[in-house]
Amino acid sequence: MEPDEEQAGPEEISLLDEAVDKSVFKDCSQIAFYRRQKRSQPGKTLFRGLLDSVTVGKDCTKFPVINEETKVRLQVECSEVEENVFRLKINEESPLKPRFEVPDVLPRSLVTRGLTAHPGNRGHLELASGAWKLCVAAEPFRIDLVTKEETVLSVNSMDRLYFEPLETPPKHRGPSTRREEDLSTSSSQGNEEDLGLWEEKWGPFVDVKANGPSSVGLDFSLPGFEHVYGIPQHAQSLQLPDTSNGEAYRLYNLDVYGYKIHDKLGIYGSVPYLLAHSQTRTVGLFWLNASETLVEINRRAALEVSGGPGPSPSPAKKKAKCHTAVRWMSEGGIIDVFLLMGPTPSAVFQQYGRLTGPPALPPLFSLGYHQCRWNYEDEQDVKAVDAGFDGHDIPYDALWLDIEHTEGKRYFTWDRERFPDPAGMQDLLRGKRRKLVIITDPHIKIDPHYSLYSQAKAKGYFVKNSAGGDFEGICWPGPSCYLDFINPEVRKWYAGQFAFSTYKGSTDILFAWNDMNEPSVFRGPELTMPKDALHHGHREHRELHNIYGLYQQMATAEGLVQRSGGEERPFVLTRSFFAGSQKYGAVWTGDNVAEWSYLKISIPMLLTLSIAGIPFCGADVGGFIGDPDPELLVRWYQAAACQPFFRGHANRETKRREPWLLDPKYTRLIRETIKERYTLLPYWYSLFYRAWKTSLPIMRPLWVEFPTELETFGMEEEYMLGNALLVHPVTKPGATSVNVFLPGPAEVWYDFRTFARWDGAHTLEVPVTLENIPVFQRGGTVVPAKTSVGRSTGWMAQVSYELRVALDSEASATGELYLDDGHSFQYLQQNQFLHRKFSFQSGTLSSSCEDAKGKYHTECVVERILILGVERKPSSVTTGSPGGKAQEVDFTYCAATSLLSLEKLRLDVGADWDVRVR
Ligand code: NBV
Repeated sequence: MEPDEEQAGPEEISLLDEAVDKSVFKDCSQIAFYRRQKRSQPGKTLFRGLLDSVTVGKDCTKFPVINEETKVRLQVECSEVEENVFRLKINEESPLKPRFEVPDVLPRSLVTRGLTAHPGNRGHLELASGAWKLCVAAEPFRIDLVTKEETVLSVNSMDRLYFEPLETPPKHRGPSTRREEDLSTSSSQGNEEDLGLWEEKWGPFVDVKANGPSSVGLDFSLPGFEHVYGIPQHAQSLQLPDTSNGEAYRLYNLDVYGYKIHDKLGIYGSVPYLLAHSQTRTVGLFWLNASETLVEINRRAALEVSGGPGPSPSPAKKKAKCHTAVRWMSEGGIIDVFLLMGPTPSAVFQQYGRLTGPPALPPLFSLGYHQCRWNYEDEQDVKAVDAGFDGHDIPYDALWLDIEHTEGKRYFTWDRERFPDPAGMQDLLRGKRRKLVIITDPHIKIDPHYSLYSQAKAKGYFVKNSAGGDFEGICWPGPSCYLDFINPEVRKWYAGQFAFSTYKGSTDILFAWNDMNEPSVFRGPELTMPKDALHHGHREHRELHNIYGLYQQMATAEGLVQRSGGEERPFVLTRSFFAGSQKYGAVWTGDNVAEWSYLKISIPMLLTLSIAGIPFCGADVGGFIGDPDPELLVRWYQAAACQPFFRGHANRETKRREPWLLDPKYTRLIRETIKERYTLLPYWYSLFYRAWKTSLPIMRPLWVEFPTELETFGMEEEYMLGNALLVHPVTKPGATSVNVFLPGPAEVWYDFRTFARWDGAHTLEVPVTLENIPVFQRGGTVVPAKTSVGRSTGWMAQVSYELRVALDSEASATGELYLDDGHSFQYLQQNQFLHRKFSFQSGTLSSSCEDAKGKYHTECVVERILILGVERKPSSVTTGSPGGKAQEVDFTYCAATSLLSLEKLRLDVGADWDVRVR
């Protein structure tokens, strides 16, 4: 194909039309493996466990199961990963060729252990580990996870284990009659239905399946659980609605411009991980499969029979309880599922974090505000926008360049007419300790004169079509090939492209943004790559579609680390993601719309990402598509300032909306909200440190902090930022008040701005103006902040600290502060960090070392301490080192708000000290 030399205007417009065509996505009934699996009849015993043939091995305990009708034999492997975490792998006993098992998500060091096996009651097999028993029933095959006589989870309880063995193509490829008969037995829909066994048609596309139908499916039941969450990415509420009367949730990474709200269509990324929560327990189901996946959730009132299939010999007891059934179906691969048995929310987060890796500790700058637009046109534009922030006294950290900065959408190049001196432009930003982020998409323009293309072509680094040639698709540059990031060699090569000597015009303040990496392919089926395209290792795209984007981000992050000789932390934003993407950077929610409903849905969407292991997430502030009115834009800034990834972004057809282009009254509000974000950076950074250490999300649904409070389980309009701040964004126009629920009967809450105090659980009608959104600090916490704000996070390194101590009903509080240089790996390699603990008890606030390994030195001091909830005016306040001489300090006390303020302190951030309030 001829390279598209110059991008003509009309051509670009037609490409844009293709990028936004929404009529191209399937619903479930249009997916052949869904139709096939739905035809299998529930209530009919399909698989029988051959429990006499159990083998207890070091890594796993295994036994075969057989489907008497089809004669399909599977091997079931059960193992323990750690206390309260089990792995269940089900595969064909002797597949035609190895079925795809997802690499690079689990830690290489993952060790599993076999479970001891004993005969149980009623012919069951009992596999034991710690407090758990896995009771395996032979016919129908079923596994109950039982602890303390309680069945917490059942596997295959609906007897719908489904497994299509790989086959060699029939001589003249086409639908196999034999299989069709097998699969269509007793179907009410008759045989004419297209089962898509060897071929599946979708519009003009024909997907040819190399080994025929290969889908897998399994059901789980969760007695006693009514609330389930997770499986991003959908534009959905936090608590996942039931699928009984409609579509299944689809996990298939797709480029859905202006996605519909409250929809089950899969959008840019997928994490096949679902959490269930009840007042007594939290569990997680991690379905490690990267092919197209569908999830059905059926919630129903059920009669719970204890003493049933479990080991208990006691007479069966019945009680009415809600019950949730979850069914997973994937187009290929194997069944590899991790059962995370908690029991608490934080235990489940840690268990998942150990399986898929902790979120990276990002460079500090990336927690500041990012300014993006499609596009900042040229160097003058960049300079003017940068100056605009300074001129209007608004801090920001990174300016972003979209696809137009390149020469004809050839990534790693510059349009030299618009950007004649990229290094000089970066020097300007560097001078203000700011950064530049550039876009790099996975498609590569077909142009023999473009060295990235010619090298990749020569090395055979592109994804292949089913005929074995390079797959060619259309994207922004016109005809393009797609790098095969699945291949480790391609990733290595791609990472090398970020070397300063290779990427001309790049400097150490340049970071990266991966877009279109679902991958997006205009004129492709559902705007993506055909499933029969071929990857490294002769893998069909269908087997690994959902992990493609993760691999690009992995390679990009690796490139940024490598160019610094392994010293500097990377920052990469990705649109597409999979389980484990948290190790490589941040994720955003793609092409949202400048409407109130999209502001509102961004909250559950980000909470869902957060609890599914990806805490560094955000949504385009203002909405990507369309022009927000000033009120919406201000509200969006206020919400996003309280969300982990904070970036303003806009489509190129939209009106410019840099904050100072609004009426000054709105500019002031945006300035203030961005400044508030910068003030709280020490808290944000400490939360990211906690996330890295413990995999606890940063944005937390209320139930995470208040796991026994039923009222919180469905709440998605407000959330916790860490354990200390409750945020309730305003998502309605013209709001004069919002109802804020303050959970916890024994909690004390303080309005973050007025310091007004509330005891016990309350629903408050909080009056609001456009000035700000309700934020409350929970009693018992200490929030570290900065006393003033500078141009950028780097600019603020030496600014002194403020501690906001909010006392609980016992007049005590604890909190922490993490700091390091904010950009290198020295915190890891040389213990160059500081981790402090603050605790207030019996009238004394003490600062102590939380981790003695840390040896980072800072000249910074704690200058101001605000103590909320001090019930009477103290007679004296002194400071000193523990055991040392106390020194009186000035204080002010406000009886109306019970606020004690200490100003002009000079308490060394890195040292132990006390503040005594008497
Ligand atoms: O690169 C242009 C845009 C980008 O600004 C946006 O953030 C991405 O989500 N990109 C999509 C492609 C264009 C979509 C119409």
